[in-house]
Amino acid sequence: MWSNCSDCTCRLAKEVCQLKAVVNAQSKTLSKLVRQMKDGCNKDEQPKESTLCGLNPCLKCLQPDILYHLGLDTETTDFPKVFGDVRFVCMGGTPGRMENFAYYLMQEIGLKINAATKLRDMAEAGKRFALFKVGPVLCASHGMGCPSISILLHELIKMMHHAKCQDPVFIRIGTCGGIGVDPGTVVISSEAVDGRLNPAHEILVHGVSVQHASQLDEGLADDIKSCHDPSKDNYETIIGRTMCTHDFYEGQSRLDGAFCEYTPEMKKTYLEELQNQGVKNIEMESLALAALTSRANIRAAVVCVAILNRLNGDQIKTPHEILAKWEKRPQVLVARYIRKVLYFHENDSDWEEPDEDECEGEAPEKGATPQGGAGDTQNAPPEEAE
Ligand code: R2B
Ligand code: URA
Repeated sequence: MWSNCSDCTCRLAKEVCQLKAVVNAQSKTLSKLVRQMKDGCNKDEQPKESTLCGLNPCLKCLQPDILYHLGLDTETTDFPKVFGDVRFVCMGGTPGRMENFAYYLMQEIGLKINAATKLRDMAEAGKRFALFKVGPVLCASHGMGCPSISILLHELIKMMHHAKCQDPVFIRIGTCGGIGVDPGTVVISSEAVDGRLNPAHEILVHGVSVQHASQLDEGLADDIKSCHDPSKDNYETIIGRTMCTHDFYEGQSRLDGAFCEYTPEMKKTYLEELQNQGVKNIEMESLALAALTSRANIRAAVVCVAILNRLNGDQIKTPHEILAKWEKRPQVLVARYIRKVLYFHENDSDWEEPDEDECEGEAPEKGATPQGGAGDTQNAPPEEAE
């Protein structure tokens, strides 16, 4: 009986050993598969290249590449890690306006707001532009005029390239002078033209004039316009041609500059000709924005609020409180657009509202990451209702 039992124990022990070996082998295979799956997913998450094209072939030789005016470089900042998720680059004239916009966006796209945190200006070291990051959105100030925004765009486009960003959309939000439109109207540019109505941004390279086409993305303009909500917005949002000038006074045919060598009649004739040619507004950055983004295969839009109707005058007499409200209109529209792109899935034909808890990880440690929380009363976000 004992010998039988010992035979049985031996057999069982042998079977247990065999089973253990099988389980071990299977668990190794399983680990290998999981590792391969993870590697595969990581490959998808981190594309090899950005979707931008036509860029300077010498960029790969710049190790590091120094984005001087942004105070950033590819050696001390891991661009794919920090900026690889950027899908929207929003630009506006002043640092304050863009900081406010960044806080407003945090609310609108559902990033958890931590009262103790503040957004960090990532371009502070450059001392030229301000740059804030709110999840997949960058908010940058561009200063005034094409030379200023060109410098910013060269560096932001290189940033997108180094970070391997996929299809980033660039949007300028700002102010403009309207042509035959009511003050307070939001104008989305169909294209940017110069003072001769030429749709090109002219620059001198080696003393020779080079013209770059200044097309803007029609579909993007339509998508942004579709975010206008007549039940909430007591103003018009229109699409039209934008004239871009290199000067606020003579370049825009004002009679109130320090110099003026034309008559009021000449001004009237010029502005009326612009109106006849479908120009709805005048501002100072759209040519460079349109030309540089289209060279890089980036979709771009310009969304500006008209702060006066130039057919009625030159000086801006509207009180500051009203101007401040009007300036928020492009911000509200663009925030709605971004929210829609982020949370609306065509296949579901339904909204997927942001889940606050899911987004919790996006809120930064104070001063540690570029994605911050609000709570600073000086940075009160714009109100939707006016
Ligand atoms: C609109 O407003 C500014 C001039 O006041 C300029 O940057 C622009 O495009
Ligand atoms: N910005 C401009 O460039 N022109 C205007 O008239 C108003 C704002």
